[in-house]
Amino acid sequence: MKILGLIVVAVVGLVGQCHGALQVGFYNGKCGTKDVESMVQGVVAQRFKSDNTIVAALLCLQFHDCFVSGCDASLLLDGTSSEKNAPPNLSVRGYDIINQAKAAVEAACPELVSCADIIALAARDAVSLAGGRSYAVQTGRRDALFPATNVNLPGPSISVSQAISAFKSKGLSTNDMVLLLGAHTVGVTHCPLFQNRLYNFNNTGKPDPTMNPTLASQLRTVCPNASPPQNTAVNLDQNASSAFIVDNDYYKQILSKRGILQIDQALALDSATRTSVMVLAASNPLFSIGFGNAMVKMGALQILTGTQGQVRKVCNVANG
Ligand code: HEM
Ligand SMILES: *[C@@H]1O[C@H](CO)[C@@H](O)[C@H](O)[C@H]1NC(C)=O
Ligand SMILES: *[C@@H]1O[C@H](CO)[C@@H](O)[C@H](O)[C@H]1NC(C)=O
Ligand SMILES: CC(=O)N[C@H]1CO[C@H](CO)[C@@H](O)[C@@H]1O
Repeated sequence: MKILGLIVVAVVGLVGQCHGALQVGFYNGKCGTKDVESMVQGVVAQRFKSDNTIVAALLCLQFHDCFVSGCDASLLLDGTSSEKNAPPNLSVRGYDIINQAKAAVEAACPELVSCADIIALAARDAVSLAGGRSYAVQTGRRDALFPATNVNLPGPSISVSQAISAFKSKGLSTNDMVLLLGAHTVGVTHCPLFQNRLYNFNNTGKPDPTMNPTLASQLRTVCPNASPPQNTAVNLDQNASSAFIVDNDYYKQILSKRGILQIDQALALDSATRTSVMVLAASNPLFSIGFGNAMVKMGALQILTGTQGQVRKVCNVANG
């Protein structure tokens, strides 16, 4: 047992060093005179002009990639049991933007820039295009060789304490979680994921009392009580003028009982998170800075660095 303990300590030590290998500007000077970060930014900016929903797509993609088996682009791999094919990914889009950015950097400098780094860079660029604050992204991740098999993402009705444990198990604090859920300031969900709140909450035969009754009644017309439910999309941020903006409006909405997912609303009510929600609702700069820091922290989860994994040639297939 003692030897096993020592091995565990040694392995944990190594993992710690790997994390240390991530650095801001890892690719600086490695692609001749070309700047790989601005190549990625160019692709994201071009797409954003015609489709501002890519902000939500890219944020969601980074969360799903990092949370399942670490930020290793395993999400992007084709494969039957992959994250890509698992039910929670119904909402994950944006693969084509990553592929396009990859093609651009690959043309300039083959097998240099990992798909995992492109995800992190593209999400940052999207945040900044959508009115959020830019942040320095650490790079130097490498890509997984295999798709993840154990896809286990939190569902919309998870409790705050369960969510706190899930984030804690990844090394993320309650405060990180409150900040990261601020990503729900953009994007959409679909009727089946919150319809229980509109008609028969928790088997009470009544709507969720923590939802603003006017909002609940509006949403009942958008999501009729049909079986199977309609799959209509509904904005996560119910302020129409900020639904595509990365700002602290999400926190204001949930304090006004206008959260859509059960977890969003619960965040504003649970004593473990309510104070942070109020602080963030009161200050967009605090949110913007904190969100960037939390994204950097999430972007370092269980990464591969150095000689681990590989740098894929294309993001949906591992190199042969
Ligand atoms: C407890 C944690 C979380 C839960 C339970 C959760 C759950 C969900 C659910 C159920 C949806 C709607 C999916 C659909 O209707 O198709 C969603 C959407 C979304 N989530 Fe989360 N999420 C969590 C954390 C995060 C984090 C940490 C991020 C990013 C940093 C994130 C970013 C997004 C975005 C941007 C969307 C909108 C996607 C789109 O419009 O395509 N979520 N989330
Ligand atoms: C749902 O109902 C159960 C049993 O009445 C109760 O213990 C629980 O707190 C309720 N959950 C929510 C989210 O209201
Ligand atoms: C809605 O969003 C706009 C634009 O960001 C903001 O000025 C306004 O205060 C928001 N309204 C509410 C009720 O939060
Ligand atoms: C279950 C499900 O719909 N999975 C989807 C995940 O993403 C891929 C690529 O966009 C879709 O083809 C799958 O249908």
